[in-house]
Amino acid sequence: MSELLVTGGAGFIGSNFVHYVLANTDHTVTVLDKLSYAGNLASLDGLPSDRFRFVKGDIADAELVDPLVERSDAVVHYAAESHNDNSLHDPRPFLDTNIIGSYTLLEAVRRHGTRFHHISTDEVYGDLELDDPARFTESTPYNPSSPYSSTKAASDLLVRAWVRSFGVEATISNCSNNYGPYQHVEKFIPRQITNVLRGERPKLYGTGENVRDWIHADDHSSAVLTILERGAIGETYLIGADGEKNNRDTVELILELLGQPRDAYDHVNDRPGHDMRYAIDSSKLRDELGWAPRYADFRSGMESTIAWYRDNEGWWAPQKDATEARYREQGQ
Ligand code: NAD
Ligand code: TDX
Repeated sequence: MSELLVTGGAGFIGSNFVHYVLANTDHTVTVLDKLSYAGNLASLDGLPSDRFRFVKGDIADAELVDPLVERSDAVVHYAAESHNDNSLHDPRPFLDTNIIGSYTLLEAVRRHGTRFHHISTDEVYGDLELDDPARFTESTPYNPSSPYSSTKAASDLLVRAWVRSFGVEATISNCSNNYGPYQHVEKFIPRQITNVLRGERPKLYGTGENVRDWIHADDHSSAVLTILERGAIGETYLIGADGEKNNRDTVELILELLGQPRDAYDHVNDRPGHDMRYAIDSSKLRDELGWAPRYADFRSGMESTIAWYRDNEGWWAPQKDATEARYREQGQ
């Protein structure tokens, strides 16, 4: 049994991980989260109080972070500013949290000899052409496009340097696009589901040809636990579930599953610098650590995600109006 410190555990993927860990292991969990606009304590409702505690605070606050790291066996670092569109309008918080926040955690794990797992994204590799047979691997050169992905790339490089220069016991994972419950309505899939549930039309950026490689958040969680338990220190593992879909097909699937005509969506302004395609080759994680995803079928994963948003309007409704007002200002 271990004590895990999970940063960003009130966000989308972090909260899914906390639920997964408490249901499938005997670890105890402390969540450190500053409850930014993207953090929601309601995502952590119903967890066992003898194995879970919540601390509100900033990962860049070294005095707060130090004692939390000291009493943990491992840190799993999810906290980040995570939305590309926001990073195009106000990059500064991305530097503060993704770079300085990660640096602050690295210094604390260096002081205390604590195991560290860094959660990152496939966006650090830039994008691929639609007809490129290649997929990202652990040796693909870094080539990030947005302020968001460049700050994530910076944090990955800090982790690598702290491993090599200071002997910090860290691993890194770069995962593809996640979907599932508890995802903020600013993101593509929940935005479209909640639009349709409210009688509004989905909004597709540009032509909708852009491809994302979707993985269910539970499969991300099982992969991170696998790396935490069996990953080799200093190594990077790519996480993906062979889920490439273009955005148009994804919107049409959502409309169909919600009983609407498949063409009942609007095209809106494209995202500046919009990455065309992401695709992950996760052979290393599968072959070396024996991991495999459980959600093979995107359609049934989407059905259960739609059901979750339908059943949990109280969770997302408070964020919806402000999110859509922000998008309207940007013509999106
Ligand atoms: P999210 O925006 O839903 O959640 C981020 C959480 O971090 C929020 O609870 C927020 O309050 C917290 N946070 C932000 N700044 C903080 C700070 N300075 N101190 C403490 N807490 C802070 O993000 P997400 O989609 O769950 O992403 C989690 C991680 O996974 C990120 O590191 C992201 O880069 C990575 N990732 C996301 C995806 C995806 O598809 N969403 C894919 C690959 C990797
Ligand atoms: O309304 C929309 N319409 C639309 O067409 C929105 C919000 C998005 N899109 C497009 C843009 C992307 O091609 O959908 C795709 C997915 O968009 P996002 O949900 O914003 O995700 P993305 O930019 O791909 O980044 C996500 O995956 C990698 C996460 O937000 C990142 O945190 C993660 O690193």
